[in-house]
Amino acid sequence: MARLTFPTPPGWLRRGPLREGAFRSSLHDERTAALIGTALGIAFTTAFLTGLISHELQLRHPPTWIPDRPVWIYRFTQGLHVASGLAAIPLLLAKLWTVYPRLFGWPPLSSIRHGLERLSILVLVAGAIFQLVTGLLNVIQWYPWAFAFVPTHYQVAWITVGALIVHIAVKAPAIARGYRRPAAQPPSEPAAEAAPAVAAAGEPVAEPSVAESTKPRFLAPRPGTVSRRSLLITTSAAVGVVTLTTVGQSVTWLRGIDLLAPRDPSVGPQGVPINRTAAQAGVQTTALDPGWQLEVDGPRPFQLTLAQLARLPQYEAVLPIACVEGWSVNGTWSGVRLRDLLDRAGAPTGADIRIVSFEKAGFYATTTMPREYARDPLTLLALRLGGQPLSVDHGYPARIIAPGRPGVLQTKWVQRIEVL
Ligand SMILES: Nc1nc2c(c(=O)[nH]1)N[C@H]1C(S)=C(S)[C@@H](COP(=O)(O)O)O[C@H]1N2
Ligand SMILES: [Mo]
Repeated sequence: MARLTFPTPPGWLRRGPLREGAFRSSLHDERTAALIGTALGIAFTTAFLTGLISHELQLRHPPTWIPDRPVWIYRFTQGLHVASGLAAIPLLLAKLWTVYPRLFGWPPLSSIRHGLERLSILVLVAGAIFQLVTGLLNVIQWYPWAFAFVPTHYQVAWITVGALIVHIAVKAPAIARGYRRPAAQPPSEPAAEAAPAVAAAGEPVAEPSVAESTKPRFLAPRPGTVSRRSLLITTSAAVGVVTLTTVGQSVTWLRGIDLLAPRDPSVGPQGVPINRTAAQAGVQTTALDPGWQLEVDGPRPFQLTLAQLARLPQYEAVLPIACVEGWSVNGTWSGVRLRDLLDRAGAPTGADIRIVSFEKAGFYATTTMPREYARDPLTLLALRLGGQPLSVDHGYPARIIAPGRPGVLQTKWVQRIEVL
């Protein structure tokens, strides 16, 4: 392949971090970069795949390739999505710290190919930081931006993963070298063994020779510097702490230590957190209006009061609310099966349906529900949670609860069911 090379810049520019051998610690070598990079690659791949699932479930009608069983499938995938994203934060910081000396690589630009390689790293780093920052802020429900989170987070995910694939392909030889090289100093250098004895005798330890410093990747770390092992242990500990103090928001038996989780899955009326309260949604008075009637549109449209709904056959289902933000919790819901209401309205079995809330505006005021979920025997128009009438914040007088669906689609304060 023809290579277009650029002239080497003048030598007097080689100062400070640009000088030869400026970074010699093993914390910046290929092995450290490969090990932390692998963990980071696994975290990003997990977040990407689970993110695709979430996107498919929320935005595609019908979601084609995602089963609706087990009922906790989204609880699992979205819990994993948020957990892998949070774990990626300390990993990304460690990785950037390991490789930042490459910013000062010499020469800064040697060929078109080299330029493209550096550009792909720029895209990768920018994309990775963007994804982790927007994801984190979304999880803590702080939206200091003007763009729509969901489509932007989705598109940047593809760009970032594209750059990641290019990066892995380009770095494959370096990654392979990083894995091959023994963690310790090669035994062919006896000086490495002699050094501690000299130090113990109070003599200053010799700095590595200039000849060695031209091969910075093989240098022993200077005495007293942090070892690779310490860096890896610290990074793993940070990942462990971040994970253990947050996964309790979906792994219920760990909720006792979810100190950093934005939600405690047990705090909320009827033991279930609230995404948006009735007051925040502006429905408090409407929800408590005794004249409320459910409207069902279809070939044989009808309306039912709450008392009439309560006299229909009641079913119970243990189903999770699994929020896109990562928290999730099981509830014991009871109420009327959606399929029974649809049959009563004479809806064809192949029809998709739309759920309309009496909440006036907002993203979640209506949902389209594919027929598979509408006809699922576990999909309820729930009137009760844990044996009690729904609290107004959980969607009183009636809300949708269906298996395997993202929390955003579990419409509260239902007004109308439309057959499409
Ligand atoms: N009408 C309406 N339904 C809604 C919402 C909403 O804001 N308005 N929030 C959704 C979101 S994002 C989630 S996670 C669940 C949370 O249900 P909960 O508040 O009963 O726990 O309700 C969903 N249903
Ligand atoms: Mo949610």
